[in-house]
Formats: sequence, C-alpha cells, structure tokens
Amino acid sequence: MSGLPEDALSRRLHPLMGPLVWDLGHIAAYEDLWLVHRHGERPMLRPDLAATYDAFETPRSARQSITLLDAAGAVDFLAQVRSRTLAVLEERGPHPVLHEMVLRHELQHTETMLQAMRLGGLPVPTPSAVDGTGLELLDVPAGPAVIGASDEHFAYDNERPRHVREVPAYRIGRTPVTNASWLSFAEGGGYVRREWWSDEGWAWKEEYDIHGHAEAVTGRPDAPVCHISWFEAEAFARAHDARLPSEIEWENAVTRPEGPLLRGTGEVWEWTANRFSGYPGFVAAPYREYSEIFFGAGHHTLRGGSCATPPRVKSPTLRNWDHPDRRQLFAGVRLAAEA
Ligand code: AVJ
Ligand code: FE
Repeated sequence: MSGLPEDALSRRLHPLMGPLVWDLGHIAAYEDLWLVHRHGERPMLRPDLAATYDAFETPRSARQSITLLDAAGAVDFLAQVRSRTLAVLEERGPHPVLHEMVLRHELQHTETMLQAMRLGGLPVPTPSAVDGTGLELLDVPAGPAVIGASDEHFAYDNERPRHVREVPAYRIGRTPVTNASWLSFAEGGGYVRREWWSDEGWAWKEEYDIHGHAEAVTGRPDAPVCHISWFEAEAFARAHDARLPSEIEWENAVTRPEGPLLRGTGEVWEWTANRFSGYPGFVAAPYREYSEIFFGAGHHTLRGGSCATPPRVKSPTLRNWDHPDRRQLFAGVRLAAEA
C-alpha cells in the first residue's frame, strides 16, 4: 500500500474488481464486526459503514458508484478499529477461532487487491521457476487418503470434517504447467482447435475474443503459467490427453505418509476438476456466507495458494473457489490422468 499513489487506491482498476480503498474499508469493517462487536461485545465503531463495506450488501459491481472513505480515511478507520481490537484483546484474551479468522481475512484480501492491481497494470508478484515442464506425470497408487483439516488447528468450515476417501490409482503432474508448455499449446492451435474445448469454454473464448495468453509470452519460460481461466486449463488438459486433478487427488498427493510428491506447489493456485461443495457432514461456522452460500453455484475449486498468497494462509487442506471464466486469479494448471 505504501508506495502506491492515492489515485491507485481510489480509482477503478478494472470493472470486475472494487477499488483498493473498498478492500481497506472492508478489512476494517470485518474486524469491527467480529472482534470488537462479536468477541468484545462492544458496539461497533462504525455501524454506519457496515453495509457499505459488507461484501454481499455492496457487491463488486456497486463498489465503484457509491461514496467510500478516501485513502486516508480508510487507513484511519483501520487504525481506529485496531486500537479497539487491542483493547478487547487485553480485556478478554484471544478468541480460539475469531482472531485467526480475522487475521487471515485481511491476508486473503491482500491477494484480492493484488488481482485488482495486476488488472490495473500495477506491479505484482510473479511465480518462480519450477524444475519441469508440467507435462511429466507421476504414478500414485490406489489407497485410502485422509482428507480435510484436523480439529487441532484453525481451518475454515469447508475443510471439515476430516474424513477418509478411497482413491483409485491415478497420475498427476510433478510440477505445474510452465509458460513454455503453454506457448507450445497456443502455437499448436490451442485457441483454435474446437475439439479441445467444452461448449461453455468455447463460448467464453469467442465472446471475449481470446486468442492466446499474453503472460505466457512475456513470462519466464520455466515459471508456471499464471492467470489462466478454468476453461483454458481444461482445454490444455484435453489437448494433452489428460484432465484436471480432483481435489482429493491433489490433497492426497501433497499429504502422503512418505512425504509430498508434488513440486512447485504454492506458486500458482491450481484449478481442480471439482465444483465447490461441502464435505460429507459439513457444518457452517462461524457464518454461512463464508462458504455455504457458494456451494452448488458453479464455482470451481483451486488448491495450493500462489506467489501472491501470504504464507500464513497456505495449507494442504485450504480450498479456494471462483468462476470458471475468471482470469484475474494467480491461477495455473497441473495435469492429471487415469493410471
Ligand atoms: C476464499 C478467496 C474465495 O475472496 O471471496 C474474503 C475469501 N471471504 N472475504 C473471497 C474471503 C471473505 C474468499 N475466497
Ligand atoms: Fe472479505
């Protein structure tokens, strides 16, 4: 944030994203609600701002046309909430769940802000090189896999309950697919060969007149391809007689008893074959709007975190989700195939 001109914080960077100052006010309002009001049982500092900075009451499309705090006002709001949060902490001690939730919320919004910054042409992190092309597949034997977060540490409701799945044998990419591999795909007719695309994916590509991926050309050849949509990831997989890994296959490959099999995780979010839904026995906590209202709404899941994800947020059980047409995420692809 420091180093960014005031204009970059307040202006609309892209139609799909709110201005950065909205995220700052939202981070403050979230802390005001959960730590000052719910945990501290004190009145909110700014109940008058709650609706403006609520993600559902003020969706992204509305964040540009309403009056927001300016950059200095948002920073001041953050500071004032934080001092009340610290007073509550002093008085009540940490909440077993809410402090970590609010902390990670702020960290997750830094990635959202980086997505907006990239779309607005501002500097953002790029993935580091990996040792492989992404086309080399490893064999994983069939067996039971423990999926989901244990109750011992903080985790989101959608990572629970932990349960066992029987996973048939499969193959999975040793590394994410690189820019060099993506370029070969594009040059080999990747954006032209109808048979590699789903009906929905083809319609998306035609509507937005997409012919390739600029960052695969400008990015380092040995770094994972980044900012691709789920539709593109799926087409790439089909072009290689492969498919996307399921969430279970991905998690199984990084939590094996003999150690993680995969290389290059955490550089780009990895699109999976699954649509976002709850594990068997899912219970919403602490609020339905975190995960549950997105179940069955056509979002695809992503795993692993990216170079824009703060380390504290990343974990092998963390699940992210977004629409299949979105290219603003720091997302790439890892291949999978039948054994
Ligand atoms: C988990 C990244 C999809 O940004 O919508 C932020 C995280 N939840 N504020 C999102 C989140 C509430 C969420 N994702
Ligand atoms: Fe949020």
